[in-house]
Amino acid sequence: MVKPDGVASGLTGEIVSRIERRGFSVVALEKRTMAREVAEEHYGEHRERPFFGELVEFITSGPVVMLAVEGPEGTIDALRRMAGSTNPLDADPGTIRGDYATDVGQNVVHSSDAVESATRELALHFGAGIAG
Ligand code: 3AN
Repeated sequence: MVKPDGVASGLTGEIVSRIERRGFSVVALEKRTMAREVAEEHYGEHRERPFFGELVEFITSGPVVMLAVEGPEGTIDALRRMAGSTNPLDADPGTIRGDYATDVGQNVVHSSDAVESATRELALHFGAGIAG
């Protein structure tokens, strides 16, 4: 997902381009503003964290671009490495966050961290039919 800061900064094309040039397929893509209930479910594992309110506030603050990406086994980890560390100040140059962000709360992209979360998030954002 390209987060609201990434969309507002005009980085959608750059991010989609990095994913495609790497050789992965974008199988679905949609720009939309996330409903609060959807955002709370998306970030459900962080519900008890002190930054949960801020996180939901930010992710619903403007349009995001939701992507479903397909590739061989290992693609989830590869996309996480392309995104870079959660805290952009720790992210390597050449990663999306290492190139375009400085703030841990507004770090341009979200990328599912495991098959289970990808399956859950794909179903949440695109419907049950897409994961597989
Ligand atoms: P990632 O997005 O790299 O998987 P998570 O799942 O640990 O990172 O955190 C989810 C989101 O919560 C992050 N993308 C980030 O925007 C936000 N976040 C994480 N830690 C903090 C923090 N200490 N303060 C504010 N926001 C945070």
